[in-house]
Parts: sequence; structure tokens; C-alpha cells
Amino acid sequence: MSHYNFADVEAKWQDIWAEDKSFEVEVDRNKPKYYVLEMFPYPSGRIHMGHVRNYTLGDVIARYKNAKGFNVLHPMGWDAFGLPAENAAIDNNVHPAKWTRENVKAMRSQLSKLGLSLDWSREIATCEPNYYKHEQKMFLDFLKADLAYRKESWVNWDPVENTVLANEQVIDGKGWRSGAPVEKRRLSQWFLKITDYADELLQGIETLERWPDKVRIMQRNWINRSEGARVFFEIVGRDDRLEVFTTRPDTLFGASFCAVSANHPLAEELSKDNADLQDFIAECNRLGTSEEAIEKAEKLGYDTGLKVKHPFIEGHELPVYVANFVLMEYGTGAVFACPGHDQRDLDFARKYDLPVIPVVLPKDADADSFVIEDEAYTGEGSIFNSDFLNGLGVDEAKSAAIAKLKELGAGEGTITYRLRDWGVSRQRYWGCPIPIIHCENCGDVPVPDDQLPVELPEDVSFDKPGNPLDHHPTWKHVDCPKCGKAAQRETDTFDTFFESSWYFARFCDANNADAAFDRDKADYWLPVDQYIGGIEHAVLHLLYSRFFTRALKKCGYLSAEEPFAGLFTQGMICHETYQDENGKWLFPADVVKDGDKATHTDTGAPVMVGRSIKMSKSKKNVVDPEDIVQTYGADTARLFMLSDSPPDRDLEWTEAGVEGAWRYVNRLWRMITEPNGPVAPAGAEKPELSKDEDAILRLVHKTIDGISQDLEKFHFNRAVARIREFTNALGDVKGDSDGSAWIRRIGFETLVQILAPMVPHLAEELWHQLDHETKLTDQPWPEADKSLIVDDMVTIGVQVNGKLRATIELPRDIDKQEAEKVALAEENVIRALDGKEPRKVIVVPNRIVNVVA
Ligand code: ANZ
Ligand code: ZN
Repeated sequence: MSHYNFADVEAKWQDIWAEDKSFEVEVDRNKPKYYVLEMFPYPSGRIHMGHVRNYTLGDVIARYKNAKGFNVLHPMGWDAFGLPAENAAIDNNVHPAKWTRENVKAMRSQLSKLGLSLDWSREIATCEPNYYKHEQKMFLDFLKADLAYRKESWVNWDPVENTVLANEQVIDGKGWRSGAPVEKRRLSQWFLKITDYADELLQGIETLERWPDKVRIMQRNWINRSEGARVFFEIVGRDDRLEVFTTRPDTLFGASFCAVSANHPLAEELSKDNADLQDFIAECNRLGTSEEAIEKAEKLGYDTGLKVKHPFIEGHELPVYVANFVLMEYGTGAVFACPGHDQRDLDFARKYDLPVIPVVLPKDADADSFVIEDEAYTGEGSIFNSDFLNGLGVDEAKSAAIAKLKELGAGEGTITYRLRDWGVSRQRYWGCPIPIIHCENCGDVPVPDDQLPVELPEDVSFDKPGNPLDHHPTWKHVDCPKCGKAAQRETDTFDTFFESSWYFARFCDANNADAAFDRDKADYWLPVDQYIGGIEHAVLHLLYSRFFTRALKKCGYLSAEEPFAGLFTQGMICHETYQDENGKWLFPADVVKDGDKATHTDTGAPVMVGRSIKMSKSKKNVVDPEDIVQTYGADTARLFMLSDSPPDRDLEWTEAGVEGAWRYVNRLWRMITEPNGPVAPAGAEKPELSKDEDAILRLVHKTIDGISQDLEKFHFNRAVARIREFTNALGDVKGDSDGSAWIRRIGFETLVQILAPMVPHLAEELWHQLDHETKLTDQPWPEADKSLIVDDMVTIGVQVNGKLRATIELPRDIDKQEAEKVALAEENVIRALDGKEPRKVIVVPNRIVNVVA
């Protein structure tokens, strides 16, 4: 029995595809376009299984759409700026550029062994000046368009990485990568005005029908539009008022105190001659600025001694606290608190012994006995204890309260977003320099176009903490482009999310030296038809890219509004975990399994088997794609990836699973290269077929139809199952009649064609073995003959008021509405109804349609 020689075959076809430039594309207005993109990798040095899954999914789509006649753009590049390169520089004394470029080289070679249908002529690396040059120009255009600005602000400071973090990068009050508790600092930072687009970004979500619901929900929550009110509280003894933002003006009668942020102007003013308050403010500032950090921390406050007047209750005064749970960047940086109906306020009130007055009565509760214990009541109900609002529902009471505030000049209705402007300054070396020069005379001066790019200096040292650009002896010292006086470059670089916010557009015209991309080309290719990546990017990267697309549109770069028309988020790859007797993690490669028993490969010592979790280096439950490709070939790895579970679910990697895929690959190889009977020549005339052969022919067309639908819907595992069934049926074709020879030819060719998106090398080679001179890659997708798939028709009766009036032929399992439509269109049924409207139509699938009139 011959084994399939994957190594030779895969290398052979990879070379041929590259030589023929099979996947290089240009704008072609005579063809429909299709843009497939997987989230581009960070060049860490080696690809992992997550990459393999991601790119295999994209490749199936790209190859399928290509066969379907689309002009398919499927590019690849490197998200090449970022911290690991700097850490490598610090740890191993290698320059970040060198480290990154070497990693790119290694990973490109690994990727090329997977047989992906990529247009490598468009490869980009975001750390190269020919990429970031355009990004600097873009930033200056944003500045002109009033979409970027600089301001002093409180930032999240990561004391380990020595840099600012976006709120999104603070998780549980800790830096997302360092894990160090985040501090607050005041710095001058560049911001992009993403908040200008808050409403558009929110409304745009509605048009993203081919996005997973969970991602749409996450984006909606992130932007978080809230309708509410500003309420003005007069400050007792001052000619001033405190403005608060609330989403619950209906609860105003339950107000028991007001609170301002530690960074509120009022707090700052009062702290000037109050050391205790200064200490308290400093303590608050040690907490990050993220909402999560604040949510988790104990609620603390400082009584300022100031009082404000309640807008509705004559003579009623409320104390004003500085509180650690109030954010300066949200609303007005001040709140009124209603402990009965807000948990934070309740926690605070219990701690400082402030009144708790319930004003919303749950549906079945009794007004006299209803009390708030440890839990605030945040549900619906009717308002009580609230004068003119009594008896109203929550929504009605909101409107009534706002109307009254307006009448009194004590407030107004407003809309607020949780989304905040995107701070893009980072105090790091390995990023795109911000093209600004600070001049004492002229302020912030943009670097003139003809001086772009502002390139990173190569000669930097990482032996001091902080930003190497700042330490560099000469780099930052330049003359002001405006007045010529000595000035200083901005030494911050962009957040690396800047690069990934427009790379999909660069791919449309990746080698353009003069501009980011040609507008016509971007307009032809964009939006990306199918984007594929991990759920971890559901908020940041996707939201920033959506904002960038709009900002680029505003600046005349392109016409698209949304960058990604379709999004698919793949599941993770999991593997069992192994530990030795001392609890040390072991690589799967160091473990031999025999049923439930596991032992160490070298020592034979017993090994504990733990449950299957996401592959991660820290638990060592990783399998190196390169080993798998070496042992079984890329096609087997791809096939296993696709066959074992739906692509949006987690996939459990097992040796047995891979071996199953490997056996199937070999079976395909033998079935076609050593057929069990004659195979008719390509293009042979169809002979008379036996009943069995005719059934196979029908199966051919049903399979084509089914696979096409599976692929359109990302049901790749179903597609593989269907192909396996089809393979079994073809294996059963026996004899040497003309009919059997012909059906083998048709069957094998179809099998190879529908396998091509998944196992492209094997399919290409088998196509060749089936005596074709042209490449399978250039072959159109097979067409299903509809007349041959309707064997699954059923004949069902149509009754009108209990009497059989007609029989109709319908595809099996057709949906009820379709069946109803066909039944009601039957002439005999129309006649039997005699102009009456049917009152009820009952469809029993595949059996009968009952019309009651
Ligand atoms: C009074 C009140 C009563 C509130 C009540 C809630 C329940 P969302 O829905 O997330 O937008 N708030 C306003 N500004 C704040 C700030 N800068 N920092 C911290 N909290 C702030 O949240 C809006 C609610 O969060 C507002 O409505 C306000 O508390 C609080 F029974 O006002 B509410
Ligand atoms: Zn100047």
C-alpha cells in the first residue's frame, strides 16, 4: 500500500502557485470582487495553532470564492510595532528592528508551508517607514480636520512598562500585559476624537448584519449611549452651582447626597488649603481611571462640608462629598446619589451613615412596609415618596422630572456616551513617531509633508528606564519648521492600534510609495467582505477601525463607511494539560498515552492528565504547527482543523484526531490513484447508467449543492462530513461497465474540486493525476444540476375544509411558509375557496396542507 508523499506534493504545488503568481490580483471591474482578510499576526517569532486555524478558515473562503468567479483579494502582513520587541531588546540586547525582521522572516516561511492562497506581493510590515510614513500624514490630516488634539489629562500609568494605557488596556485595575497595578498621572497627550462619531458608530452597528450578535452587543455596550439629564444644584453660601449628570432624574426625591470626582475643579479648589483632602485625592489617584478599577474598589468619600440645595424640595440641603467612584471623564464629573436605587450609592450611604429613601416601588410591594436592606432596587415600578411624580412609571417620571427642571431653570435633558476620546500617545520607542515639533514660539507644529516620514533612529539604547527617544542625544533636537528656532520633536509614539486601524485599506494598494493608497482602488476593494479573527478584538481593534474608516472618509481618502462587512470570530484551540509528580507542566510531546494512563516519554514516570484548556505556553499544552506539518503535511493539519468542530467553537486538538485526518488523506489518494475499476477519460460522453450509477450521479449534484451552502455559511465541519459520505459512496462503485467508468470520472473530479479549498495540495495533485493539464486552482467551482437534486421531492395532499382538492410536489423539508404558498396557488384550491380568505392554514411537513376557510 503506497503512502501519499505529502512532502514532495506540497512543495511542488507551492512552487508552482508562486511561480504562476496564482493568487496575485489587480482591480478588475468585469468581475465581482471579494476581499477576505484574517487579522494580521504580531511577529512573535513562530506561528501557533491559533494562526493555523485562523488562516485556514480564511483560505477556504478565499479559494472557494475564487472558484466561484470572484476577483479575490487575500493579503497578509505583520502588525510589527509593539512591546515584545522592546522587551527582547532589553533582555537579549538585540535591536527591535532586527528582532522583528527576523521573526517576520521565520513566520513567513512557516506560513508559506501551509499552502495559503495569499497575494504575497502585497505584504506589509507596519514597522517599516514605507508604511508608517502614510500614517503620519494621516494623523496630520486628522489634525487639520479637527479630529485630533492635544490636552493635559489624567492617564492610566503602567509603572512597569513605563507607559500610558488606554482605559481598554486596564483590566481589573492592572496593566493588560504587565499585570502591575495601574496609577494615575497627569500628562499631555494626543487624542483622536472618536467621540465625534459616537452616534454614527452606534447606528452603524445596525447595518453590520454579518457580524456575530455578541460582538455587536459588546460594541453597543462600549459606546453606551445614555439619555439622561443635567441637574444644577445651587451651592449654599456661594454664587455657584454644581452640575451633575444622571440617567435617573425620576429618583431625584430619593437624593441623599452629591459627590464629585477627586479631579473635579471643586475638589481641586477646596484642597488648596486642606491637607487631608489633598491626601484623599492622592489616594483616589492611585486607583486607575478605568471603570472596572473603580467598580471593584471600596467606596470612599471625603465630606467637603459644602451643602447644595435640592431643586424640588424647598429648604432641603444635601452634603457634598469627594468620592473615589466618580469619574472626571464621564458626564460632568459629579453625581447626585440615590442610595435606594443605585448599589454604589447604597454602599457609600451605609458606610457614611447617610439617609436611604426609596422612591421606586416594585409592582407587588407595599408602600408602607417596603424598605431597602443591602441591595438597591434597580428595577421597574411606580414612583412614590416623590410629590408631583407619585404614581408615575419610571419612564414617565423621567420626562416629568426633566420638564420640571427646565421650567425651574434647574436642569435639562441630555445624551451622554461612555465612549471617550482615544488617547494615542505612548512613551515607547518601538512605535510610529508622532510627527509634531514643539516650538516655544509656535506651539505644536506639524512636520511638513516633504519631511515625512519622521523615522525612528536606529542607534538607541535600552539600558535606562523610560523612552529611548527621549534619551537619544540628537534625535529630538530640530529647528522649528515655522520660525527656524531650536525646537524639540515629540518623543511619544502612537499606540500600536493606530497601525491596525487602517492596514486593511493599505492592502488595497500596498506598494503605493506616494500615498497611503489610491482612492479608486480602495473603493473597489473595500469593505472587506469577510474578516476573520479572535473575539479578543471585539471592542478595541474593531471599533478603532470603524472610526478610522469614517475619519479617512472625512479626509477624502476613501468612500467606505464600514471597514468590515462580514465578521467571523473563530473559537480557540484547546489541549489536555499534563503535569509530573512535582506539579511541573509537561509538553504533550513528552507524554505517552495508553488509554487513560499517561507516562513520561523518557523516564516512564506517571503523568497527571488535566482537562483540556486553551493552548498556552505557560501550561505547555501546545502543539507546534511546524511539527505537525513536518509529520503529516499541511493538508492533514488543515483538514483536522476544519473537520472536528464548528469554526466558531473551541477545538480540541488530539493526536487521534490528526491521525484520523491523515488516514483519510491517504484513502483519498489511493482511491483515485489506484481505482478499483476503469476511469473514463476526461470529458467522455455520458453513457447509459444503471440505476445505482444514476443514484451516484444524483449524489454528485446533491453534494455539490450541499457543500456550496455549507461553505457559504461557515459550516465547514458539516462540509467535511458530507464529503466523507460522498467518498464512501464513490468507494462503493464496483464493476467495469462504461457507466461505472464514467461515474468514477465524474465522481472523482467532483470530489477533488470540492476538496480543493480545504486540502489544496492534495486536490491539485489528484486533479493532475486525473489527466488535467490546467491547474485546479484556475478551475471554476462545479455547478449543481438542479434537476438532479430534486429526487428528494415529496407528493403531498392539499385539503380545503377537510376535502382533498389537490396534490402538489414539493422538495422534502421545505419550510412551512413555502408549502403554504404553493398550496394556495393551486388552481383547484383557489376554486374550492371560491373567493373566501383562508382563516387558517395548517402545514404538516412532508404530509399534508390543511386549509380552513
Ligand atoms: C442618580 C442616580 C440614581 C443614578 C439612581 C443611577 C441610579 P450610565 O447608565 O452608565 O450612563 N454617574 C454619572 N456621572 C458619573 C461619573 N462621572 N462617575 C460615576 N458615576 C456617574 O450611568 C449613569 C449614572 O451613573 C448616573 O445616574 C449617575 O448616577 C452615575 F437610582 O444619577 B445616576
Ligand atoms: Zn517656531
